[in-house]
Amino acid sequence: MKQIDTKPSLRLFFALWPKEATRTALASWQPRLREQCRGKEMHADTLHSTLVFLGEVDAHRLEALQLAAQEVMGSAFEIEFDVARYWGHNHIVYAAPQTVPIELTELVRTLEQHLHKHHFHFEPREFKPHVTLLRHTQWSDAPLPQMNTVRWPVREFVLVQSLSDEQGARYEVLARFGLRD
Ligand code: 2AM
Repeated sequence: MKQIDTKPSLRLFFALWPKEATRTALASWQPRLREQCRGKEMHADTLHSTLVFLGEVDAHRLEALQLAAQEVMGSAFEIEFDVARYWGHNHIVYAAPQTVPIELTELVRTLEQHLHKHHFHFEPREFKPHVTLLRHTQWSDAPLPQMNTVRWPVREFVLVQSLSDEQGARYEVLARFGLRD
């Protein structure tokens, strides 16, 4: 039986999940950055950009959560990940867009609104779009090498369950929500 049926709560977040070409392009940044900053590369299959991190949610509220996300009428867009940066507070190296598309800001704002409306609670955080590429790194404020821009066409967002096992964190996409062209 799948864990989703038996667990009283699930660790969940909403994210943008890349298709193969985008994932490969993002993963191609990793070796050069790792040479510079050390640390551990995120497995290519796990690369994503979190929109809203919910944390633990009662399993019986999963359907209501999906209905809340279905209400979001977002528009498709393209995002360009064009800079590698380091966060000292959690020792990660990540890909970021220098320009955040208005549709993405709007998508997160609307998603948060609908989640609140349906009584889902999460930490209020300033939205900083990023894709974590390396964990456990050590770096300074010095700029990281310039990377080839990754153009990511976004036509959907997803609900993801974070599962932990002996190998570490593992992610499972539970549901997909389309964006309008
Ligand atoms: P990160 O990549 O910057 O660590 C699953 O853990 C996803 O949710 C990751 O992309 C992680 O971001 C993000 N996230 C946001 N807030 C989190 C929190 N409080 N705890 C764990 N992950 C969080």
